[in-house]
Amino acid sequence: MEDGKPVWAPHPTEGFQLGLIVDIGADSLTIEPLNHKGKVSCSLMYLNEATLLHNVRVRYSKDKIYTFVANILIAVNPYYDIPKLYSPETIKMFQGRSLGTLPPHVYAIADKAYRDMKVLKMSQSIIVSGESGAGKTENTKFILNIIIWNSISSFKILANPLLEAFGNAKTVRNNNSSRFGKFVEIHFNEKNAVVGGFVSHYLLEKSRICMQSPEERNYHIFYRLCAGASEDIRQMLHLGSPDSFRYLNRGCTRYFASNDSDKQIIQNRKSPEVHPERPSTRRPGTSGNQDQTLEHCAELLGLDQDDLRVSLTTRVMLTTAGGAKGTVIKVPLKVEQANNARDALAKAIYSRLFDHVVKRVNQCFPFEMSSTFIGVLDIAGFEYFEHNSFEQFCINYCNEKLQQFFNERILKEEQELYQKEGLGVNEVRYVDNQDCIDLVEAKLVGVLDILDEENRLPQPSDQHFAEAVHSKHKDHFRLTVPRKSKLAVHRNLRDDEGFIIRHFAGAVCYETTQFVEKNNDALHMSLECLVCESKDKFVKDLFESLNNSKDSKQKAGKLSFISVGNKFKTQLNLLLEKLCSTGSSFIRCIKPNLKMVSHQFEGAQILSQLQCSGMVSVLDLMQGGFPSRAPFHELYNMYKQYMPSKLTRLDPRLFCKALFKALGLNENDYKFGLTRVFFRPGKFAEFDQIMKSDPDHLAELVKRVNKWLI
Ligand code: AD9
Ligand code: MG
Repeated sequence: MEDGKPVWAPHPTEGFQLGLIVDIGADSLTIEPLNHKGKVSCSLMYLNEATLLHNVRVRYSKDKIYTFVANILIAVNPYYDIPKLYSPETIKMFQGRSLGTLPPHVYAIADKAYRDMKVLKMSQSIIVSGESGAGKTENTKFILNIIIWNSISSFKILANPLLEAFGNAKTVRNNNSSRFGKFVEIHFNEKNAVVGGFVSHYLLEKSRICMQSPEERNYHIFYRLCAGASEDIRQMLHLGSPDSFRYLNRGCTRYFASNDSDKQIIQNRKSPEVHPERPSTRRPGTSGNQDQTLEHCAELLGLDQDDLRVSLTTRVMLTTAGGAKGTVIKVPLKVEQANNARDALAKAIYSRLFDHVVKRVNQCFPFEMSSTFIGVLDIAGFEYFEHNSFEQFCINYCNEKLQQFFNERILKEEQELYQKEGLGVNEVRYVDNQDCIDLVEAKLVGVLDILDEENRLPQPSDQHFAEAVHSKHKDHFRLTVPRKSKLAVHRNLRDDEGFIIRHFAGAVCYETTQFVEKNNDALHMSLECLVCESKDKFVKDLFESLNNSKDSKQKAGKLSFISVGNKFKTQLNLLLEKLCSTGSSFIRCIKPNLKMVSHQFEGAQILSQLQCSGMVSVLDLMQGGFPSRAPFHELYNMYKQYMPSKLTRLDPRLFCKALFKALGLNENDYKFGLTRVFFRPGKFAEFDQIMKSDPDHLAELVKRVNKWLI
């Protein structure tokens, strides 16, 4: 940093801005922006973040949405179809070409996975992450497309529309937001031909079934049914307009990006005014007539109408008073409790239905034997909202685990490459986040186990849970009390209302209201017993696992507990075991702007995503090593045009050595490996700049090279 030299200075909306240092103070710098008048002051210089952001920005402006940082692919959502980007010709172009020999592309990653699987006979995984609307699901589809390209497989044709209909919804962040995580495996036989597929799913968002925020919707399938079902299905299911269903009319009932029905094209417009309590279209089976609603509901679930009414409005309890031990009595529920029971039933039915849909998709692509697979993980990235609840807690825990895996892999690969090339450099170090993972998942003292313990209490409470978390981790580096926090601007919560965790990507304040409820997958016993005895085989089968449970009388009166958090922990650990046994690639998806429009690059937003995706820590990690590298032959081809013929007759390795010596490059700035030159951060760009500088300067250089050769 010197006076008068251009530097990247932090900027509130652009992320970074290029400027000249005009004054260096004790703890701040004064910068004069190059493209604006006036001076700004800043206290920190992030040269690497700035360069990465700048690169991504310049490339995005030219529709080059993919960028490699080492072997990690950054993918910016263009929000429009870039011509030919995913055409069959492009697919053909990428098949079988080495990573780096063609421009960065999601196909290059997919093809690398396929070739590595073939050559190394080892399963591969591709981890796609990013925030909502960043393009994870679209990129996942492109990957699956190219992997299954040559095989006649209906997997992609069938799986995607079904899973998206039942598991995607319009949100304010994405009109087609996946409200679940998935790991899709494509299995291959020994001859590397596709033999089948398998989908695992994680954390379907259940709260959406009963409640949607303004401008958001329930799952697509409901609106599609209402809009497109044939008359006989409409009659059978008592369908009406979405406006008339309590569970559909809370947010927005219209959708724009795609059609809910083939027949009816819904225009891209704001939803009309909806009056949730006074629906304008009342039809049988809707929120208009409660008795009829109950009748239709009972009919469709194969239940007796009165049994359903009683189970929704009363709770079964075992009396112990007066010596009449074991007598079952029915206690009426308050309105709010009855509403909760109804919602719990709806959520249980839908989530089991979703499990069933995934199971059926998997049954469609059975395979007996497979030798390897390529798995693609499409799961939400690190989340940090104004209000963060149990869902964010689970997803951020997942991202901590994936981040650890990412660090280990990237670091290990880097280390292996240095070794293979004989560089003899020291180990690259990084910040391990195991302490944060332990805070969440450790036995007994981890937040998940503390929560389960709370759920098992006779009268669990969110406040007691929050207090227990604080009292068990008083001086934990990763955990802070909200009101004392200086970590970030958070709502002013009391200790029994939440906690703050310092994640790898930043501190998040979790509000613990509803943690206890959201952590429980079990229905109230009287409802469970009821649906298990449904006359409808399909409904009965959805709940069949419960039929095997202990005598219902024994449990009657108690709330049984099925832990959502610990189920996720088990699933996640299985997933990580799987990922660890595969070769892996990473795609970091970036959302360019909040408006979901094309050609708009919001620098500050993007910078924060790069930080959350761990990209910036990768740069830090590389800072200590040799992040830029170029094969000798590439350098030779790139620069031979500038060099005297005497030099171009040398073999590429010697050519490079001679060139570097002649240029007088500092030997600490680069290292020669067996097949390529490795550069210290920023040094390749400097070298490239010298080589491409003005003709006079170049002529001078050529003279120097000549002199050195003599
Ligand atoms: V969420 O976490 O499921 O809410 P995703 O999956 O990250 O989110 P998605 O893939 O659904 O985002 O992308 C959002 C929208 O951006 C898509 O519906 C497309 O309209 C748009 N998109 C994403 N990637 C591309 C692309 N490569 N080319 C064109 C794209 N449009
Ligand atoms: Mg998605």
